[in-house]
Amino acid sequence: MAENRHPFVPLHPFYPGRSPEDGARSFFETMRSRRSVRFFSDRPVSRETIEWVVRAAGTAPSGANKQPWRFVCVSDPDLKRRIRVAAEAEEREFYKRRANDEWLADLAPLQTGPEKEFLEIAPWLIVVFKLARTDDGAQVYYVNESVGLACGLLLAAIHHAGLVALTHTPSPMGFLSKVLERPEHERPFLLIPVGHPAPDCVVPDIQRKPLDEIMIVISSFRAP
Ligand code: IYR
Repeated sequence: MAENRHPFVPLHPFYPGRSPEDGARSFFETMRSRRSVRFFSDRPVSRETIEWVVRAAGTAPSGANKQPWRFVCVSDPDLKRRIRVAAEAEEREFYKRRANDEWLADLAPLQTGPEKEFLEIAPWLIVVFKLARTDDGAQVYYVNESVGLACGLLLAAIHHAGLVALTHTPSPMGFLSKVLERPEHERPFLLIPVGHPAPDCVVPDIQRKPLDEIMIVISSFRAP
């Protein structure tokens, strides 16, 4: 047998200390109160908190374990202002020209618009970049899937910390590379303001699809 250059180590399983049913339900109960928030407080959030949620994001699975992500965490007020100014310029184009009528109608219940005050008010902006190559120039795989998974874990970690966030997608996002002076192989993926909600924060009254609309169970499949 060839020498094993890729050793395996024992798995350390996670034991929730209760049944899978209880563990799964409790996680659902925690996650069901997560909402996208557009009204932030300027109350500070510690750098340590941001480090923990980014560590959690970094546990995501990724194609061939390339971990093709970078989380640029901005609390500098001047940089946040410059990001806001550039984002709003793109958003004005979006709402005036780029979005078609159906898209604008779909956004109406969310009451969004080109004003992005939250980009300055939220204490942190986490700008997620996907890597088109590794920092060493090597190939990466399933990058959108990998970075999407990392962002899902990031949002769950932010919620679990008692904080709120918004997955903001100014389009196009090229300005983020410029303002943040990121190298060419890093491509902007999501802009996530993070903080505490404003005391009078409201969210749209929207519902999640019930289980029978999102799940199909096949326990014993027989072809007709
Ligand atoms: N990026 C714009 C528009 C927008 C698009 C979708 I799809 C949304 O779910 C929400 C907003 C903005 O942030 O306003």
